[in-house]
Amino acid sequence: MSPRNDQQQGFTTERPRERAVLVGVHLPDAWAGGMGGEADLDELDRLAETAGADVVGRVEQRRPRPAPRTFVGKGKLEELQELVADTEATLVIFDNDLSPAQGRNLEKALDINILDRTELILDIFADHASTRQARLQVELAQLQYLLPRLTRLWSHLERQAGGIGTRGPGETQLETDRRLLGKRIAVLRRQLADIETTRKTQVRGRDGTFRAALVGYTNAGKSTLMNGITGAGVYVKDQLFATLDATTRRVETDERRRFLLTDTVGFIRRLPHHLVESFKATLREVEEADLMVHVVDAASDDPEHQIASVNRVLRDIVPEDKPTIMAFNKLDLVDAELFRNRYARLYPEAVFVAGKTAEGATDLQAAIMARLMGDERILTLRVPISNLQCLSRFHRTGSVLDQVFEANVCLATLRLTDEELNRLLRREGAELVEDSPQ
Ligand SMILES: Nc1nc2c(ncn2[C@@H]2O[C@H](COP(=O)(O)OP(=O)(O)OP(=O)(O)O)[C@@H](O)[C@H]2O)c(=O)[nH]1
Ligand SMILES: [Mg+2]
Repeated sequence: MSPRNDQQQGFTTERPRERAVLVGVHLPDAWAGGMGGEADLDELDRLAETAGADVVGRVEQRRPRPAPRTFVGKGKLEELQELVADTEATLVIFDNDLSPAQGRNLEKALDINILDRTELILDIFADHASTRQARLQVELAQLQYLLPRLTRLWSHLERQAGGIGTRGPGETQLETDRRLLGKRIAVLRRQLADIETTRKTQVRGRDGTFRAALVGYTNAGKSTLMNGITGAGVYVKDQLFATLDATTRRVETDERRRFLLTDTVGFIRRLPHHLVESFKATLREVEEADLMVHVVDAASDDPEHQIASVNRVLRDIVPEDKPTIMAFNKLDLVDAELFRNRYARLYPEAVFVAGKTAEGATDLQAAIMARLMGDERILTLRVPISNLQCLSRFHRTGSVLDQVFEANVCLATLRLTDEELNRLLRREGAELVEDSPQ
């Protein structure tokens, strides 16, 4: 766990820092289920640091497939033993995911705590979760991760006990543990469903307002841009997974035009799928948005790789054709001219910003507004005279182009967005006149 000064809760959690040795096994892609077989120890280093560990050594190996018992081969295991002793490490972290048996065998061989990448990410999530919803979601992910492991753990002991007549206690204990876990998972799901019901009610109150959601790799600068645009005061830090909750704020740009902006959890290469599953509720804000703003850290080692990782997670959450603005951030850290030339060719509609400067936030806000107004049209509506005040906002901003009164209705020709049209039709009893100018 990391010593995190949690502004929202106003306390500091301090744990002694661990000394970690990192291990990465490079496998051909097929072994990682097409999820990118290359280990990336720089990123693991940042994850470890975020979780509160000092990295004291690294071991890498290239293999056609994992060694069944210990993941790394015999020679590497010996090298690892020496390194652990020399560096007085307290923890070994694998960039790869280990089976429960491999974890156990390694723990025995090295006599030290072993974590794999999923466990490390789950630990960071558990530490950073500051709202009730985030905490419930993280616990759900942890239990789901544990459940199949528990089973294998016990069946391993059963095998050791062996034979007819020795199965009783093990079986009973396994069943009990399983049942307890199953029960807790059911409780968590129910509590999350209740939170979702409340959220739905709030969303309904949002009145069909245009919704944009910031998405992107962790640490890309989503929260910084959110704060720059909305002044929301969301937690910003140079660490991975600083944000785990969704925050939504209304942005009023002028009297007539407004939109909602949501900041939420960042993604990472090979994000454990239990986490994506459990965070479905938080990610629903992204799912329901009219527009995604995909924030990319221009200063990262490999922006293209980060974009691909984010798109891979998004594939499970949103339809492929969801409108998206690519926003390359941290332009102050790169040769802006060079970067812009290269990426504007690949992403013609991208915006290039530096969220740290006020200018960056303004540029992004303008890009969102351009999309919002892109669907602005001129239409004639039939509005009941009894409800004319619904047009007052359009009068103030000069968007009423014409107005004709007939008996008890007003035929108003307006400049309006789809969002405004929907609101007038659904809420204000207006009707569209068929031969409206387009
Ligand atoms: N130099 C520079 N740093 C930036 C810029 N935008 C954000 N940062 C820094 O990048 C780090 C991460 O920023 P956040 O806004 O927390 O990033 P995030 O995408 O919300 O990250 P998570 O919530 O952890 O997924 C912080 O240290 C920011 O100060 C920028 O335009 N320029
Ligand atoms: Mg954030």
